[in-house]
Amino acid sequence: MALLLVLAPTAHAQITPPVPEHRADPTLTTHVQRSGPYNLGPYATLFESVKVAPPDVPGAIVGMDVRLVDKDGTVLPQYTAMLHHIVYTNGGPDDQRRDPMCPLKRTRERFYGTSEELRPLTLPPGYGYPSNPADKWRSSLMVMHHRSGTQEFYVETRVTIDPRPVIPVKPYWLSVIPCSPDPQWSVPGRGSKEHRRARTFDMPEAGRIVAVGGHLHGGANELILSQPGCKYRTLVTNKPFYAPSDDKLYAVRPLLHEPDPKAISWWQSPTGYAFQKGETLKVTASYDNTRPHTRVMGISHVYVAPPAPGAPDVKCAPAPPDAQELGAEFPRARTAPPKLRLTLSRVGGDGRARPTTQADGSAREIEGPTTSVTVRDFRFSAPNLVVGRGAIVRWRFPDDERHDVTLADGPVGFGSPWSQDGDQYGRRFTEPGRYLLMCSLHSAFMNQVVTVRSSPPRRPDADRPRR
Ligand SMILES: [Cu+2]
Repeated sequence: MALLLVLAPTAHAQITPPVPEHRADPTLTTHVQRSGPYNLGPYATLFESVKVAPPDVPGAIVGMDVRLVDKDGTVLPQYTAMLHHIVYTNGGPDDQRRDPMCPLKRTRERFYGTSEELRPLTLPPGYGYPSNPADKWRSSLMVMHHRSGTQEFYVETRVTIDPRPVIPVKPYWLSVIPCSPDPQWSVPGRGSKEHRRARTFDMPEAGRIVAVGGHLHGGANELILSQPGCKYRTLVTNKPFYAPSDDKLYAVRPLLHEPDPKAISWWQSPTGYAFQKGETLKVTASYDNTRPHTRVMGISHVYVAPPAPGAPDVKCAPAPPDAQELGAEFPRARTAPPKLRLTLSRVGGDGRARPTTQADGSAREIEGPTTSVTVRDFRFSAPNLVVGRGAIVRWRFPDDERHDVTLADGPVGFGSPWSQDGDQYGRRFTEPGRYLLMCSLHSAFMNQVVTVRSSPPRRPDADRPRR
């Protein structure tokens, strides 16, 4: 009896001339791979970690990008299905290759990532990231759906390969919050005009920085890569570019998160900036601090070539004369973060989410200094909570579904880590006012208003267990 083997491919590959975004030699080829379909429910956030096949020819990657497309290959606009971020990792042929900057964790080598900024990977001519058909690649992605109904999409990865010998680059993922699957923090939005957060990194090998990309969130001013050993000079500034105010990105209602920049600048130079083995590099993210910005990031993507062949690299050599900065490729880009205010949203009987600033249900007044909220079955147990100034609210997350508690609007920005399986997160509310809170992963469905009175808790021991 003959067996008919039916393969249901989840990925298909295709070869094209180089796509213009890769700025590659026109004699090369681009390998296009599509995975999917994926389906997003109403206002859903999708997390996926998927295997990606590297191009089936050996060589070096000189250009790479990714987009969401429908079944006909048409690119989906960000205001329908939004690629919030995607990171590609490479374990090498033995799947043992790890990020040297995360020695305590088994983080695989991250070699390309993009996000709402959709910045392609490009490298100066003559440089490439080595690619072997036996390499073990994966991608992890997060996609947000801003509408009711369902949305089907495919992830299209485009890689341009140079089969000729090139100078190899090594990718370094320098995140202000390093080695975390959720490398975020929140900008409080009060006090000084600017909020900065920085981290230093000791580089394990000498090299030359030949390309630098980056990732920032909404509210960002810039991302700075600097060299403390050379009088803290700035090597590269990645600048965010925001969409014009009439971009449909901002017309999404309700706005389920503060949109990221629509582009971020990319820097590249064949000469590069040299650094020594063990030398420190510093990454600084600058954000607007006149309003809260929650769950922000600051990640520098640094591509490093070996020290210059022949002549040794000069310490603190002047800025390379051949540096090139790639900016926004859309009209009327804005460089200052737009002033946006988020609301909460609530899904009505018709399945559509609508903006609201009102709490659900009647107020639960807490007289004592502490209280707890259980986040269970996609719901905050006290959706309308009133506490005294200085009270501590503790959220408990017993479900195996991942949630968080994040400010949408209010006096001070904050956000918990993603939490599940009994995790807890506590916060003292020292500023009176109304805090509109949501779960950032389910922001159309899960919200809570915490009102902080201007007076302190009335009965200091009211919530303590009685003897
Ligand atoms: Cu949630």
